[in-house]
Amino acid sequence: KLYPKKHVTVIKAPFSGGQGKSGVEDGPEQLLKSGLLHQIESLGWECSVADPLEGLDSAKMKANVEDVYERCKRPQMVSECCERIYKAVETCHQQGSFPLTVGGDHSIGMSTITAFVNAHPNGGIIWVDAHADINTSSTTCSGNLHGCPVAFAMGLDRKNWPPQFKWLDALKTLVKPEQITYIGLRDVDAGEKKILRDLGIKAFSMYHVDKYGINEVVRMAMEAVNPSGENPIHLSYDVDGIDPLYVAATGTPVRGGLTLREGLFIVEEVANSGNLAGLDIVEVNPSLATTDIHIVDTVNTGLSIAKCALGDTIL
Ligand code: 4U7
Ligand code: MN
Ligand code: MN
Ligand code: MN
Repeated sequence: KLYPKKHVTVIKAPFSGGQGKSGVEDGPEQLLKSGLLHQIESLGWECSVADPLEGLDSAKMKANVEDVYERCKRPQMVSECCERIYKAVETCHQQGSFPLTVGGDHSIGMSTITAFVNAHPNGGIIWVDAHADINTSSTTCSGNLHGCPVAFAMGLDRKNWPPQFKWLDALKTLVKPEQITYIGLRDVDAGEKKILRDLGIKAFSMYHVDKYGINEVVRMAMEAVNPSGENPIHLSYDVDGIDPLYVAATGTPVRGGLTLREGLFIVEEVANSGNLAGLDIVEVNPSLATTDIHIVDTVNTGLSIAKCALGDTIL
């Protein structure tokens, strides 16, 4: 059993420096306000909260126009915040507490998945997202680092990294191509497609979900990153993997996504395997809603993801 203590640490990551819009930094507070902790406890887990970004002046860091390196926007801010989040996740793995990191934008995925592979060198990662988030410092068109965390976590294009990423450069273990797979892709940049192809990274797009069904896709994804069936799995969940019909309040919505049930089934099935070792819930941005219903829908989807991860299979 991975977490016999049944202890969860909710790691707040109210971080928005990996992209330009504001509001995504309110994601963690919204989820907490809507009952995240109570819900976790009612599933029989003990719960504590970590706030690794406490004390930072995020607004000031985000406004610093000098924080640029070549195409990359705010490398200093992203690096400094992600280092803190790395340490918080590392502590969880050391103490046997389930790390539930709530964002915030998806840049923080570079921290959660590197902390995971440093704790579990044979672990597998499933990245649920409309996007592949594998742009390098050289391929990114937007310069937004929330589109790059997987490339950083894999050490791709390291010679062109912003010099600020020293903590990442110093890690013993980075993510290997066979350790990661995707579900839900439907908006992948040309440069990213080439990287996925060149490295042979297995990916399940919406096309595969339609063709094989979500049950078979989840089975194939788990088999891809955990062929023995015995290794831990980290789930990095960008809520934009789910269709904007259910998740409108997110920064980069793309039509034609997972249904709410498909999205939750992924989490239920990985949890049922007994191998789920950590979860990120990212890109909830309450201020991008045009109606209150959008906020409620999006936040409730985030809460449901957490619930499914911690073993609520209803019956
Ligand atoms: B998210 C994008 F160009 N690929 O790099 C980019 F389409 O964490 C989007 O998945 C990135 O929400 C989306 O900016 C990042 C773009
Ligand atoms: Mn995305
Ligand atoms: Mn993402
Ligand atoms: Mn997004």
